[in-house]
Amino acid sequence: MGALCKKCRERAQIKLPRHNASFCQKHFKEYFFKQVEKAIKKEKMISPGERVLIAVSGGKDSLVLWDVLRELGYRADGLYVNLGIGDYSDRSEETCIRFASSRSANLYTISLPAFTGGAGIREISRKVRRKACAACGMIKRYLFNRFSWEMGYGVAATGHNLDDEAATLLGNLIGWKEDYLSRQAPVMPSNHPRMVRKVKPLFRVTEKETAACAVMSGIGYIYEECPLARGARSTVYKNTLNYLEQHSPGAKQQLFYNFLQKGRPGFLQKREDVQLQSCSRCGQPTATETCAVCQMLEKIGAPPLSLSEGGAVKQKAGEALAP
Ligand code: Q46
Ligand code: ZN
Ligand code: ZN
Repeated sequence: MGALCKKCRERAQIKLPRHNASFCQKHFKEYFFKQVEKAIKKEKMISPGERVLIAVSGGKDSLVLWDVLRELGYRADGLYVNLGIGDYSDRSEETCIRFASSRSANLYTISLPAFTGGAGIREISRKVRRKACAACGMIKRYLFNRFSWEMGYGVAATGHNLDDEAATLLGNLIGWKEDYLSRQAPVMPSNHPRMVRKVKPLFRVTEKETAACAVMSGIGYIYEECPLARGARSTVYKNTLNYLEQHSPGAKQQLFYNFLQKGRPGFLQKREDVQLQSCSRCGQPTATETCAVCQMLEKIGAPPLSLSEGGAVKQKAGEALAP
């Protein structure tokens, strides 16, 4: 006989060895929602009534996060950045638009090539001689923060799950990157007037659980990986942690939760706070005179970025967008 749901003793749909539990569909979703709510409440991520903007990519994590936050009653809108990575970007944008329409949710889309004279991540990274993911990460973080701030959102959320956080932690530990270790947390408070608080409400749930939640909630998401992600080291760390988890259920959460409780405070104490200033070109927070994204744009011959010009920002689906 198959496993039974821990709550109702009906046939279980999913086994969670790390919790020594199995659940039917209804009780798995109940568990999942509770974990997200617990993360938000315990870490004081979102205040009651606060508007939250979610960075959506078309993948399962960000769409599940958006769906769950809306179901939990949060005022959550989405932002999709088309990075100009060929058909992959177009397919993921369509996926986000379809999801937003199905839920009557507010989605903004930004087109990076519209700001750069047609250059996408591949071309930009070649011109600025940086790895694609390094340039891309910087640009995404920049646009997400700047757009959230300009549109008056107090908090911005990403779909990082427990697997993502544990893999990042493992990488940072192997390289003993003290500065990154001091900054890795489910909540990053604002430390500049133009910096929006960043939160990761899925940090208590795994990738497998998020995928199950997506299927059970009928969320159509894009399965294919970004073509520029090939060979990413984070995949090796994730596979390593999955091997550990198989042999020792709960290893991933132990590693990450123990770090947050017992390791991070030590790194925080040692950290020398860098006073952030405003970029001389765009006004966004930066440790140098001109921010890294303005420097990149300058190198590729693109003008300073203005979100209100050029029709690069569009709004799709949903109700009226009153701030
Ligand atoms: S989108 Fe950008 Fe990712 Fe593609 S180029 Fe790398 S960082 S892999 S999440
Ligand atoms: Zn049940
Ligand atoms: Zn700048």
